[in-house]
Amino acid sequence: MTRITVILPTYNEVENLTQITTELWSLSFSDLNIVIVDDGSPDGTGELAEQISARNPGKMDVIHRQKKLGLGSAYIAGFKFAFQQNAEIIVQMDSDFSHSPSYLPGFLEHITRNELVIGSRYIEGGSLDDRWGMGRKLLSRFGNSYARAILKLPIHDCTGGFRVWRNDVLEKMPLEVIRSEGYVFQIEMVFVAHRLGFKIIESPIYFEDRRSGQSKMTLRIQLEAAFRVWQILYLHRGLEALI
Ligand SMILES: Nc1nc2c(ncn2[C@@H]2O[C@H](COP(=O)(O)OP(=O)(O)OP(=O)(O)O)[C@@H](O)[C@H]2O)c(=O)[nH]1
Ligand SMILES: [Mg+2]
Repeated sequence: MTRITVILPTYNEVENLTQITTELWSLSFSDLNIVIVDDGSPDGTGELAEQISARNPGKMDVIHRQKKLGLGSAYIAGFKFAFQQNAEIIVQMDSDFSHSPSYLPGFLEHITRNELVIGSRYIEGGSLDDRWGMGRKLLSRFGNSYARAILKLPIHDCTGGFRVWRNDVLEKMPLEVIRSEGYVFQIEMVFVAHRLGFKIIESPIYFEDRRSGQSKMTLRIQLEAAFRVWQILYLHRGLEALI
């Protein structure tokens, strides 16, 4: 029996939370624990999470943070919590159904032979929802090629946040040197993992647009990410020396 912890960061996901937790628990894993990291969502996601947790004793924990502090530190808080729970496998995914829980059994098979599995939109078999406008599609694709080229990463989807880690590997990541707060956190994590020599595999996913709720993506966030890629390169320039 593999002990799995799924970390779901939430900000205003009240319309998605019940369904996503139900779908995760209906997968054929007997020991799947969920950790919600909610940043004081004004729509009441944090309160709903408490109710779901109370109805499912021992299966869900909720970390409440005062305000929207960003995806990066939300995941790091979730990871540290999962380490204490002695999880064997740690999953990170969005709570808005862009990352379908149905891929998890396949990812869990891959993780037996790898150290990090990335759900990928940009390898053969992967795809993006047509509801994403051409502009957003191009920007995402360009952002990935840009990061891949500058950071010399052999990964096609380095901004996506659907990932499965082996706990013992994630524990070796120097989380204290990870600086990114926003979406660029995903790029920074995969860059550090690659530099440390972890065995990474991409597995194709169909990325559905969020089922409900409002998008938080803006052009400003994407431009900031483009700049931050250079910072990541500089910040971790000496990393190979650590191994
Ligand atoms: N705890 C926390 N969660 C966040 C924060 N920002 C985003 N999230 C959550 O992180 C996941 C990914 O964020 P999204 O807003 O869906 O970002 P996206 O998928 O790039 O864009 P859209 O789906 O179009 O909004 C979702 O589950 C969000 O609720 C944050 O600052 N704190
Ligand atoms: Mg989303």
